[in-house]
Amino acid sequence: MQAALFRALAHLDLPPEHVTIISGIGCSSRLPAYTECYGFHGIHGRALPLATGLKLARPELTVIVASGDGDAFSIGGNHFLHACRRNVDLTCIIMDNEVYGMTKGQPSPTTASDWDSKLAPSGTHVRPLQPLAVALAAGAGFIARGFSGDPNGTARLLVEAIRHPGFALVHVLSPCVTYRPEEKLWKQQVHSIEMEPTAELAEAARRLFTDDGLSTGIFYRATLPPYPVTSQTRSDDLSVIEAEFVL
Ligand SMILES: Cc1ncc(C[n+]2csc(CCOP(=O)(O)OP(=O)(O)O)c2C)c(N)n1
Repeated sequence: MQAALFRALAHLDLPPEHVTIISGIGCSSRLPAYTECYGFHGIHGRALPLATGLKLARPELTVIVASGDGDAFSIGGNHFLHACRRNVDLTCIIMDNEVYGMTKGQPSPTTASDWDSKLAPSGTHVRPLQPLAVALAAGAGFIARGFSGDPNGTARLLVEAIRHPGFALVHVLSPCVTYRPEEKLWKQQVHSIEMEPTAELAEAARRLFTDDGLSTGIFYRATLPPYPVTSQTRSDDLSVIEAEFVL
């Protein structure tokens, strides 16, 4: 995933100081620390509100969110829904390993219901979330899936996502070789959707609900009204900001 991001930023000729990567908590959320970009390793599930605030305050920055399936869809699920519909110009990368990796292997919202683990013997018996279909229903205008074992393919998706004027979701299948060693098989199982992105909501819904969860590509791309950024004059002088709060 890191290689894909570097290739995308290099392709777009974006210098590190023009890019900020905001994350929550998890193995996946360590990403900002491995780059030369500005970064903010936030709190669990709150990467999207942090990134939204930054993008509105500093619209000239390219703001990228790095998150995991637990971070984005469990504790951060509410923020995920509203980031999709708010359509602030962010690129949201969700590295999905279908497990909570950092806290040693609990099931996440995308874990298959019958995944047997010490923490959920015989499985959770709960249907996994379909994050791309949820994103479509919540109003996201760019919905793609990549695979961490295909850095060039994922870099191409990221280039398109960063260029997209609005909220862009890139769901990246990212095997956890420690707690889900069977996910090494994804390397053989992933396949391209081999279709041009559609801007038709109904066609995107059909694609996402008939998808096997292992296909990569851009499922949906539509130009939707972006969240308006007001060009307020901003003060970097702390005393001016403090004065506004004097009772
Ligand atoms: C408020 C809060 N609740 C719980 C935790 C514990 N916690 C840390 S990371 C994590 C799950 C991370 O899972 P995921 O986002 O899938 O990332 P991964 O480690 O698999 O990349 C949890 C539950 C926390 N740090 N903060």
